[in-house]
Amino acid sequence: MGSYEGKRGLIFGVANKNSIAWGIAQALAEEGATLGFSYAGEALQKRITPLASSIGSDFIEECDVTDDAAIDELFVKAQERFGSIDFLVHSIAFAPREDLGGRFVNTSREGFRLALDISCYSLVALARRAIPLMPNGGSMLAMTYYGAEKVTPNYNVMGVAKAALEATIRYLAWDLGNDQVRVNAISAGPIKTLASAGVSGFRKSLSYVGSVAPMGNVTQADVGNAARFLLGDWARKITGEVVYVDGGYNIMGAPDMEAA
Ligand code: 0WD
Repeated sequence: MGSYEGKRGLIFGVANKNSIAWGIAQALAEEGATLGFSYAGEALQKRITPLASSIGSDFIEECDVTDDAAIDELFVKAQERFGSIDFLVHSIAFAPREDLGGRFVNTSREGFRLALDISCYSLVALARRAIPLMPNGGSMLAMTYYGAEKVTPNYNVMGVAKAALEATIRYLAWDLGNDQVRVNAISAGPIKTLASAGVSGFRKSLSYVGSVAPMGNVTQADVGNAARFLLGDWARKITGEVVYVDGGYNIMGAPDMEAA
């Protein structure tokens, strides 16, 4: 019997089978979790429905996280369906393509606002609605990237949004601790997905990181395995943390120039 038997949770951010959120969903489903999915934009429904049904889920609801009314509606539906939930996965990010390359100083006001709203504030908005559905405590998980801490050219405004997201993780962890709700993030190494394809030069940075990281590139399944731990009872007192699943890339200083 899987360790998530009888546990229920919501997953935000599956866009297709390459999404990191899908890797997490598969890992949790393997452990017996019951999952509900939320996606942004009608176009995605056709792609998500077969994925969700392949792991026995038929809770698939549209929700644009920039829209408070849509979030309210989603949580009403989740409460009707599940009563209470045990976990929530936030695997959502967006920035206009023109702000994911070139000079950072040219970031537009609207691009900055959108990136922070969708990639960071949305976690607060979702957490606030999830708390009443977690009367016995629970766990939340968001996705971040090393570009939050160190300059990663072209990641630009998304690096700033991820820095804000990592701070948000800590403030939420503090605020929700009394509710027995844990909040953590996984800082994943680069993985080819729809979102990462929007960052200029992504392909080259994926291969660079793969060559420098002690254990090379990571996969959706690697992130899923860490999520299995962090969202579950084994991680009972772990909160406010950013856990690297990056093949060890973040421990490296200058690369080995002899090998280069
Ligand atoms: O290398 C990577 N792929 C890494 C991704 C390394 C480290 C972290 N991450 C993060 C991303 O920044 C994001 O937070 O992981 C998370 C998931 O990203 P992903 O799996 O790489 O990308 P993708 O499959 O595109 O999922 C992100 C999804 C959106 O996809 P699209 O491609 O349609 O923009 O975020 C969702 C959407 O499904 N999303 C929204 N959801 C609700 N409301 C919204 C929105 N307004 N905008 C985007």
